[in-house]
Amino acid sequence: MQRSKELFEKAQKYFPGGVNSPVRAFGRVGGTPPYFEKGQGAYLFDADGKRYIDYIGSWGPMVVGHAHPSVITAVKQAAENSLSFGAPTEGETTLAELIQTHVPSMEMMRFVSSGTEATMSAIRLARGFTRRDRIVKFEGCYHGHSDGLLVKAGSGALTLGEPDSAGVPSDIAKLTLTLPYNDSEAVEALFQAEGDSIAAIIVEPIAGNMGMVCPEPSFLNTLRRLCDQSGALLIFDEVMTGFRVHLGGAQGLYNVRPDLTTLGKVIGGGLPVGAFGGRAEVMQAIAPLGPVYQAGTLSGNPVAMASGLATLNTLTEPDCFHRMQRNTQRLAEGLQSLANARNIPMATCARGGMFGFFFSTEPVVSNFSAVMASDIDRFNQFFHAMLDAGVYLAPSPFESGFVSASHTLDDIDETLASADRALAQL
Ligand code: KE4
Repeated sequence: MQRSKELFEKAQKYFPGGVNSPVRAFGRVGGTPPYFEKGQGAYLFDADGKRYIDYIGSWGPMVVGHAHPSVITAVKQAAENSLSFGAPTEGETTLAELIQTHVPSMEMMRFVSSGTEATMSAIRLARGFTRRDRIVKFEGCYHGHSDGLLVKAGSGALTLGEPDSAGVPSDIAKLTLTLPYNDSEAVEALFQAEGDSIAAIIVEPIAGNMGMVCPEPSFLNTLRRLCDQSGALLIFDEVMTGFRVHLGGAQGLYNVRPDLTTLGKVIGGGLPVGAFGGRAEVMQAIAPLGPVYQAGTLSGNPVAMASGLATLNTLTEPDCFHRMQRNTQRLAEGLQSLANARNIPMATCARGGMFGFFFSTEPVVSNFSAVMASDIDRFNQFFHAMLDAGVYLAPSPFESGFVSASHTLDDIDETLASADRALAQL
């Protein structure tokens, strides 16, 4: 770790916290983040040459594994024809076609360069289409860092939102109402009282930014019904869950059709891509067709399109997704049984290639307050024991884990052996 320490020390001079995205600084878990020089399949190699089995996958994008030959070949070929034109290219349409095959609710779409851009644009579109200003989000869900989405519940769930970050004007925050995740009654009550003033509900249909929290059976259907009744739009933020929990995203898993969907991460395969899309009638409000402005210099970038296309073409090969799903299930069930055998309270869950675990006495963790009641110290100890053993988990209990299509059964079994030794130290 010596070289990483030196590099992290130097980075402090240039970047706040030494990083270009806060979670990378290991603030939640302490210690020095490894600096990686190479990734290959399921593995990462740090600046000191240490190998890790990777369960972050760049926070989701590396779903087919690092430096997958098909992806690298496609990116090299595209790059040789120039990196960007700022003009239409066929690759955008080809990727859109593939996305729409698996996410049919995206009747039309627009590519952007990040998940934040996707959700920010979807919110503006919903407001422009409905001519309403207020939006609803849920505690513990993260939708990127645009002002209106960095808002937490005010005191008492129905009061106006309060900024969750410095720099967000209260006049903007107050337009965002935050309710408890999985609390259908609270949403029902709000819509009974004020549904006709709501432009949209935005939700992570499986929450992945407070750790992994799955929707209760009726939750998503309740959101769908209330939006239908009130004229609000239902936005599924599938930046993390898209092509991750199911080839059709969480909407494919739970069979609930949103009005708008946002994507990111996997559809770029590691290069900057986001997308928002949905009902054609709504999307036609977007410039240049309609009055809602949205634009981007590198939107639909040809090299990023090539990376996304090669990634999704690999992921949709026969048995690829199923194999990843089976390995993820084995990991989550294995963790659960190891913790049970040692009488360590743990709640695990897995869907597709995504998993989560909490050191919690609750058999199922279903909202933010239950997450906050879990044993954070135990998580930190477990995280570091696994990192020392060469297993790279998310450096925060409020993140999710990701298995790639390159992980093998041996990798899972090696991980579980390390987990058993780590649990023994708790
Ligand atoms: P980006 O702007 O980071 O591409 O996407 C924002 C975003 C939107 N919606 C959901 C559901 C997301 O999970 C994200 C970003 N996820 C985090 C991981 N929790 C990215 C990692 C980071 O912030 O460094």
